[in-house]
Amino acid sequence: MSALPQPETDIGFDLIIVGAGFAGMYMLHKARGMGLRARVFEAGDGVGGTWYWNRYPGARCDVESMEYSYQFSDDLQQDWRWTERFAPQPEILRYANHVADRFDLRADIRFETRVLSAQFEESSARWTVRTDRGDVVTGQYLVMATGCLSSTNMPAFPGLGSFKGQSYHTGAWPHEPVDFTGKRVGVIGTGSSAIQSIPIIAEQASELVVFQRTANYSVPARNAPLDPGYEAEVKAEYTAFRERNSQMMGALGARIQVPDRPALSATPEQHRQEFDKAWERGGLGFQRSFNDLMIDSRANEIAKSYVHERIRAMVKDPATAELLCPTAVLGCKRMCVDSGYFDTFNLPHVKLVDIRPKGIEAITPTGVRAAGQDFALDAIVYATGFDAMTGSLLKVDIRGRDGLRLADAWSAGPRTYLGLNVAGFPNLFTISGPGSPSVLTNMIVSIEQHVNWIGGCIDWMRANNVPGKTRVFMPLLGFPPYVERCNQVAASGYEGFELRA
Ligand code: N01
Repeated sequence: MSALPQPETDIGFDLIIVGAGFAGMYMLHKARGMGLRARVFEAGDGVGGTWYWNRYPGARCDVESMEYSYQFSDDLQQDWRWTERFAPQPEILRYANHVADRFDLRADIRFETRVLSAQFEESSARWTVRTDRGDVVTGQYLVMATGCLSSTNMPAFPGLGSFKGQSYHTGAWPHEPVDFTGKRVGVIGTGSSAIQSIPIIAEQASELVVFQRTANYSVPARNAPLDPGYEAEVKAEYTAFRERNSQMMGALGARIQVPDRPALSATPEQHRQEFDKAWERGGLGFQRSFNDLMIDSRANEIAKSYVHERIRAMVKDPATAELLCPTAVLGCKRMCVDSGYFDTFNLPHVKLVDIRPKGIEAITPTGVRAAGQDFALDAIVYATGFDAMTGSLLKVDIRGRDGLRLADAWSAGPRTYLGLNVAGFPNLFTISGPGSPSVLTNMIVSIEQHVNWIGGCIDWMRANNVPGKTRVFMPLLGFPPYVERCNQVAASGYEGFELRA
């Protein structure tokens, strides 16, 4: 690896962008296209953001690959070829790297550099940004492209750190392959990351113990190699395909044809028919089986019962099946998409432990104490999620007007304008910030919409501001006194005016 560049003290940037995931990369490309000078800082040693850090076994996108990609370049979307219906993490990371190479983005990205602080200077109307490598740079605009799910959540379990075996977090997985062959592994958490990784870990581990606090909804992915006929069909009309998706609630899945009718007016046979169809099709379209599942709790209960029935049919041990049946509103939290999750609990070496109501009691030198029992383990996988949406923003000491700290401005929860801007923090933009659709959508679509909006806003600012012009109030207030004074000057024979005949 080449040596890291010397710390920078450039005070002439138009934009400082924090993060080189899909948001930061496109923001940089957009800025360049507008003739702006931009600097990107990225903590990792490569591009990709979420897809750079989340390398746990089985990680893949829950949005179909023909939909989960940039649309700003038609050449790019025509040239790139996905191999599976749902792209696995290594392929998405390859795509991110391809984009970085194709648009020569790395030249303006400082890797392995974490932004520590950003301060708005009122006198210059610029942001001063400091990093952990000694960079001190300024820019007119600060764009936080730090991602919604990039700051890992590690609960403060008693005894955390005492464990003598190997510890991993799904959101900060090692770059080298991890081999669990013959090991006793514990997984804490049953969210999306756990649901994807558990079947793969179970293939290697000699014993797998899953510690569950809350059961989650998951539908089968039915992942498969991407059908070349379907790929060609989409590519033949990619713009229209994207446009149809942009009309959808989650900016995805327009191709899935569902009857536009309520579950409450359908018969039990019709419920079964539609749910079966969605279950066999696989993917997130399940919750669109009827148009009232997300707006009427009675309809939601019908879908919930169907999922419970499916789980009971898949999981042989009735007690385990009951524990795996979620009780929350279906779709309240983004549903998971899995490949063999429930079947995994039929394997003789896989055990589900209900940790309610006491939670994880302790991490011990030899494993995990939970449900009043000590579990001896060789490795613990913390699939405990993220400090979502605000975590990465608040890790940076951001100070706006009059030194106002973002952490203080948000002490009662994040308040933004459209998830893009925060009062008291001029020229600060947050991509997919709290208050925007963000994690409940196809993230790449939301990212592109935000970057295009920010580009448009900066364009407008430039068209309405002469660069370098001293900011003073120029028009005079009050028409009548102004006319009176003009008339006086005229009556005096234009005294004081410099006139040449
Ligand atoms: O994290 P999560 P994730 N003691 O927060 C448990 C998206 N994503 O990394 O539910 C014990 O969902 C917690 O339990 P509970 C995905 O859409 C997408 O899995 O709080 N357990 C839960 O079971 C999601 O929105 C993809 O009771 C504790 C788990 O840890 C987001 O990322 C892939 C605990 C955390 O689940 C995050 O998913 C992966 C504690 N103290 C992720 N604290 C795809 O594209 C937490 N837990 C497919």
